Amino acid sequence: MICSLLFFCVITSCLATIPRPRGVSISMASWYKPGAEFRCIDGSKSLPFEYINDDYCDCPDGSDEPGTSACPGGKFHCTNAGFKPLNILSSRVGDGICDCCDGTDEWEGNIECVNNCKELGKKMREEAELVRQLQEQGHTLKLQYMETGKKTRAVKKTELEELQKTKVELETVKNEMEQKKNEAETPEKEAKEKHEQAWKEELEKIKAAKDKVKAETAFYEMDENKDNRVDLAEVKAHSQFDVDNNGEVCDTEAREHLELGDEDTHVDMAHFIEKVWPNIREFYKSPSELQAAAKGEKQGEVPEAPKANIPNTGEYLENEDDDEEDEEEDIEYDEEENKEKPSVADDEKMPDYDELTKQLMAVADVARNQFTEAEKKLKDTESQIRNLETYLGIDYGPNEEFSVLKGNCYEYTDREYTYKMCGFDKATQRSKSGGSETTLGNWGKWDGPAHDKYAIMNYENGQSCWNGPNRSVKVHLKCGTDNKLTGASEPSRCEYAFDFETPSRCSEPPTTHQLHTEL
Ligand code: MAN
Repeated sequence: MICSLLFFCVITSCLATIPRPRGVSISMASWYKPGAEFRCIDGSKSLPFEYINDDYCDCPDGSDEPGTSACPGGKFHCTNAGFKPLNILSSRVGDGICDCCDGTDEWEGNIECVNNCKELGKKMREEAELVRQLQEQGHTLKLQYMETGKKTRAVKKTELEELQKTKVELETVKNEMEQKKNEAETPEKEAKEKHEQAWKEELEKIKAAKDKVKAETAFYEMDENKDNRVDLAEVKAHSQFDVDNNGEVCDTEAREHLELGDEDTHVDMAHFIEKVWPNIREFYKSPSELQAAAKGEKQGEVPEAPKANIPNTGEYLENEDDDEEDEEEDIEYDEEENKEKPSVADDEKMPDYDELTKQLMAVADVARNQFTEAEKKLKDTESQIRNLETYLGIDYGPNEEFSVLKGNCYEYTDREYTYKMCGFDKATQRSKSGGSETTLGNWGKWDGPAHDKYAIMNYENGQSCWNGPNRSVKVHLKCGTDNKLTGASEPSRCEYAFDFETPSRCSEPPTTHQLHTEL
């Protein structure tokens, strides 16, 4: 017991009472024992105690002259009672400049130094107290963040589990609805197709009948002498059959159109309907249409009436290229025309579906809607699951303290750019002179050193830099009373560094008492 007390005495208070040569700190005092030989601290030689601070450098490491400037590279220790102890180069001892606040470095009296250690100590303690208070404020917020973060994780985890169950149920519902939809659509499709097919056949008949009337009318119109025949002379009277555009309908043109043998000179109604009409129906114009076209042409409104062309011959084509161009123009013209839907004659409009088909359609509509709704619910749930998984997949710190940054963005503007960091999302840069935002990086990982992983955030894989790497940002986090982006720089091209203050980085501060003891 006594022994251990003695030991305690030796290494603590007793050490402080050993008289120390000038310039020696308490921790080094045991090397300098009055009355005993002094051994240079590097062990190189032993000297009489009187050689210490005799202003002559004996030890190569300068340890024999802690209180004079005799040894280059020697260390002088100022106790600076009331402030912080300090080691200065012993070359500064007695140089006429007060380096130590207690003035001990100028013991030789070359200059009179005022001991201001107490004032400096007071100021230091006040400043440290202020920092401590801010740290305390930050830490209090951090505790709240931790609580909220932990609750949020727990709530989201439960939500995810529930949604995963709901998803399984919704998948079953969706599959059922899909099956019902398919079951309802099969008879609907059959009924509609049946109706549409019947109508298609009917429509063909209607169109054929109308076409026949048109053909008969054309026959009567062309048969000018009303002898119930259309002859070569009557065809020649119609300029629209002047295929080669030479100002007259020649014999060959008239014959080609009438599909006449060499000996024949006219066609009857049956021949006209069967052979002639299919060749001319696309361009044939009645006298009244021709008249209207001529009138319009005069007023410059309507283009020239189209000329006839004999299908599959090409005999009359002077220049095929021209014709191709015409065709192209025709196509363009048609496309324009198609924009306005041609009106369908009333008798060519498909009649309503019959009652049974309508019922089948209504049933299928209900099934389709139910399926769409089930599918939407499932997609919504899947999207919620993805969002939750993304949230829960992120490391918000050992106690969820950084979760407060998720979903929040912070900006910092320097002379050229406004920088933005959206927590666990991305970092961007926007020029103050305008233009679009440049992505500097997307949330990647915690990147601090092994002993302090949460000191640095890494946003990586931003927009690629011309002839350089993809942009990236390291965000250096430190304790603050508020979440704030306080600085941004580009230490190397397209590699950015942000400074960010956050309560989440505030560790528990020392008590005022602890702080004062430390200082
Ligand atoms: C932009 C900014 C700069 C970057 C250059 C690289 O001007 O993103 O920060 O250095 O591109 O070309």
